[in-house]
Amino acid sequence: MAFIVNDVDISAAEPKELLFDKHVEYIANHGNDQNDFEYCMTEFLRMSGIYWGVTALDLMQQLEKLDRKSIVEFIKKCQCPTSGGVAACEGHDPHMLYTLSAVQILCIYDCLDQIDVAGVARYVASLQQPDGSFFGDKWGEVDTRFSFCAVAILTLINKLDVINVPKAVEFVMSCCNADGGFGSKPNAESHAGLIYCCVGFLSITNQLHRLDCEKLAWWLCERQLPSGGLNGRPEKLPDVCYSWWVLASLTIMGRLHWISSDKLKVFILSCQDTDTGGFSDRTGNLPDIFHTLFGLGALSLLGHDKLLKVNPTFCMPQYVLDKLKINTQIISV
Ligand code: GRG
Repeated sequence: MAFIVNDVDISAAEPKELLFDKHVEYIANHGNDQNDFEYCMTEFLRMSGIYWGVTALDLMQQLEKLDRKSIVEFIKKCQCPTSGGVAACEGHDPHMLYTLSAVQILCIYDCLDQIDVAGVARYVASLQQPDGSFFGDKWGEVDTRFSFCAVAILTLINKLDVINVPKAVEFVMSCCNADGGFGSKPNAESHAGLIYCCVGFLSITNQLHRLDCEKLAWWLCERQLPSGGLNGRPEKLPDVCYSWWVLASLTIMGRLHWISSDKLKVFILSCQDTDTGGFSDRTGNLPDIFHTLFGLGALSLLGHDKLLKVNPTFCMPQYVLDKLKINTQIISV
């Protein structure tokens, strides 16, 4: 009996090496043309776009290619003076996702004091609900992504005590499924992106013992397809970003060696754009800044010698967390 596997054929794909200089150029020039269609269409996530670029360049030790001053000025303009939250862009509503990106950028640039940090803490605390979950913003969507963002932000600004951590842990654990994975809310389908959020959340809150690591790591390993790429849930196509969400979760659980690193590396490298630089979601597609960070981040987790070591929980260079004296829990087996 033959099974049809949703996958891509990368047998003819080039390149086999990291196109380091092309990626630096791709990221450094990203957003230079503000009339560019893609630039205009991604305004709603601008702050995260900057975090993806800043982190990728820092992992390549090329941070000076971006203009620190204008980035910090932009972040200051995006903080809402009333709620304390940060928006994706001037004139937009603040949101937990962009508040995390802004705080991550400022930590990388070592200038958290440039914004109202107490306001950020107040904003995050205001979004916690009685069941321990978090709204993403004032409009009330609940998702485990926002639980991760909340504890990540508060840990980076050293204010984790402004929320009810045990309640937050209780909510995240209520999103654990029978397959060992996690979804966006209780009883929602397991998904590798949300597993990363929940495993990262538990590593920040020092609760990794709550996981069934054997079962969860097995589910994550099943994400690897014959091409070497990883998908985010059963029957789906591989995507470079899952190289990050899956690998980071396995790294936190001390089980990175459970998948074939060599095959994954070949898949990730096949997603580079040889003309423009940058990584796409899968072989042959157009590159973007999101997949570029997560391709490089995954290669760093795999120990690529041209990249700085990345922290698997925060997706930031490890040296930044060392400087802030932030230790995240990791299981060693
Ligand atoms: C600091 C790295 C970092 C992250 C912040 C927002 C967040 C925390 C994590 C997002 C995790 C997540 C949900 C990732 C999945 C993103 C994605 C590509 C979803 C696509 O969903 P579908 O249904 O894709 O379109 P599939 O692959 O399932 O078909």
